[in-house]
Amino acid sequence: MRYCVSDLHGEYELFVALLEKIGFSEADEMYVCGDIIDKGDSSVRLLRYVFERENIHCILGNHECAFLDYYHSLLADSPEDFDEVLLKLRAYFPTDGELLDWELVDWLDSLPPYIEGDGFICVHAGIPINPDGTLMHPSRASLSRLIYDRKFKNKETVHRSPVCVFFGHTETNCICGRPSVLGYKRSPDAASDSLGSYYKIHLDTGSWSNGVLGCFCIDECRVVYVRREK
Ligand SMILES: [Mn+2]
Repeated sequence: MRYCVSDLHGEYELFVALLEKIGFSEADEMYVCGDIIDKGDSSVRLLRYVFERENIHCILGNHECAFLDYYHSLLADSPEDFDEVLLKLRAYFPTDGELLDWELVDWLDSLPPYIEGDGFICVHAGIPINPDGTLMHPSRASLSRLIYDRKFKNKETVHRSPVCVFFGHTETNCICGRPSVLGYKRSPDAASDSLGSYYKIHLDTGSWSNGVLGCFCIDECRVVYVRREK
């Protein structure tokens, strides 16, 4: 099975609980639509976990990009002193920064801003829409638009390309008043169990602030939630 989540924000335990709940195995694939780090206590632990699994595919969110901007500014300031750069990068994560190493930094620095799959595209915040209603190809959009787009989440933003866009960035709570995964169908009577029925799926349930992490099963078009134990 293929699954998609977004905005894990350092919630290592919640993510592992989700993988257990869905019975995630080496035969499955997981797509993570950015913002793995910051807010929660276990950013680097979570980074290491997803880095070590070949069937978990990650893209950049604005939080990864902010970290990488900081990294590149440190490199520009002291290009010779890698030990000093790594110390400063570790301090970026006050709770578990000691787990950060160059392997993880280089991996983060290599993440793509989007992934195209069979019938879907994963992006952090959104993709611009052409005047004819089709999606701009994400390779033609600016990185800042892909990771910060403000309009894509809106109900009025509809596209007619034959792909489903998975995205996060804004908590769905802000749209519908509850931490739910929001699937937008091309027509009200389209089959709920077919990916082709959906033109976008908003995944950010606000795992860090609401303690709810939702995941979309791409092959069965169903949503699975886990909740943080109080
Ligand atoms: Mn974000």
